Amino acid sequence: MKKAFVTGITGQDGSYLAELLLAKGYEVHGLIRRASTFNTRRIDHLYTDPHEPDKRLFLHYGDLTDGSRLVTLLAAIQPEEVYHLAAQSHVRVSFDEPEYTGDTTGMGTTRLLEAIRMIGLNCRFYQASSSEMFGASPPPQNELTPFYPRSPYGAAKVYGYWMTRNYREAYDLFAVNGILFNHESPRRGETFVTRKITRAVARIKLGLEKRVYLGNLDARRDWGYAPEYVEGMWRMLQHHQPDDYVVATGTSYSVRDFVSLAFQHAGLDWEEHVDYDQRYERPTEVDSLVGDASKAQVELGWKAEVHVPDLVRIMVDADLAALTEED
Ligand code: NAP
Ligand code: F7E
Repeated sequence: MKKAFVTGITGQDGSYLAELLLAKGYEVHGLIRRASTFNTRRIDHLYTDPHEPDKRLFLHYGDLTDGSRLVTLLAAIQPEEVYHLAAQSHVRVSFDEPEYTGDTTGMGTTRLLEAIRMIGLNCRFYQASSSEMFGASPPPQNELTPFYPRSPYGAAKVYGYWMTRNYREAYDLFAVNGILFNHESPRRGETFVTRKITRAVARIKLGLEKRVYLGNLDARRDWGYAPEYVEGMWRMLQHHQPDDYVVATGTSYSVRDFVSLAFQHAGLDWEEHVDYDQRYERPTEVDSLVGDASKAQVELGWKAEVHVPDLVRIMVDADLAALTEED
């Protein structure tokens, strides 16, 4: 049975990836942070009692800031595949906490790569790189587009990208960068713009609140559907050689478009419910991201099927259903 180690397993992508790997028959080991409240909500449905004989999901306490723990964990687990998804992943927050973001999102990658090298682990390594690395480089963006990060988060991801490439070239590690454009789902964190919008639409529709406050509505993003994107991660590690790939839909919508579609789906007029709040603006913004994923399509056979209009429906319906169930 193949063993995988997943950092960030409690996050949006980690939870979908764990589902995918378990369905493929893997034994899955996830890194979780010790917290005073439970932080495993997204994977609770996958968890089984440690005493079950056929248990295949194991969770281990650890943190990206604790390099020696990464060494002992990897030495004990001996995974064939390592998916490094953990990060301080919020761009706006990275302006408030640049040092912490550099330590986790940037140095965290180095700590994990170095742990692999130190113990001589024979594994394949996936780095969660991001379209935020392209920042101010105009669209469409592909694997050859120059990086021009516009946030501490983007800069930290550029560092992680190059460390991954360096370990591939210096130590012959099967290490890949998945350069994923924004991908969303009903499991998306509540402070990212898509989920903030779909959650507000559901609450407004059910009369629980009246307004939502947003920042820049002009930014354009290439939004895809997270369960499809984790399939792309897995395919990169199954390929015959390590390389870097853009994963995206190739389409672009503004935040305003997303707002309008989401309110429309619930039969509401967005202009009656959306207000501006300057606090959600960033000191430097990424204006437009549109990915060209043709390399992933040709070499990995990966292509996005879910586009924004369907994504909006999936997310609004899920938020409405969740609130209705709470009643
Ligand atoms: P997410 O929902 O924010 O999940 C982040 C995960 O990282 C959580 O499991 C979190 O644990 C964990 N984590 C944070 N700090 C940690 C630390 N110091 N030590 C150990 N674990 C830590 O992110 P996501 O949307 O699933 O994204 C997954 C990865 O892809 C991230 O690296 C993100 O930067 C990158 N990415 C995301 C997108 C996107 O559109 N979603 C696009 C490109 C790249 P807790 O649950 O305890 O907080
Ligand atoms: O912002 C604008 C905001 O926070 C999208 C992360 O997963 O994708 C994500 O980063 C846009 C920006 O995502 C609000 O200014 C307006 O232009 O949902 P977001 P992001 O910054 O694109 C990349 C690929 C990652 O790698 C990251 O980890 O929406 N916007 N008003 C707002 N954004 C937020 N969060 N909240 C607002 O009220």
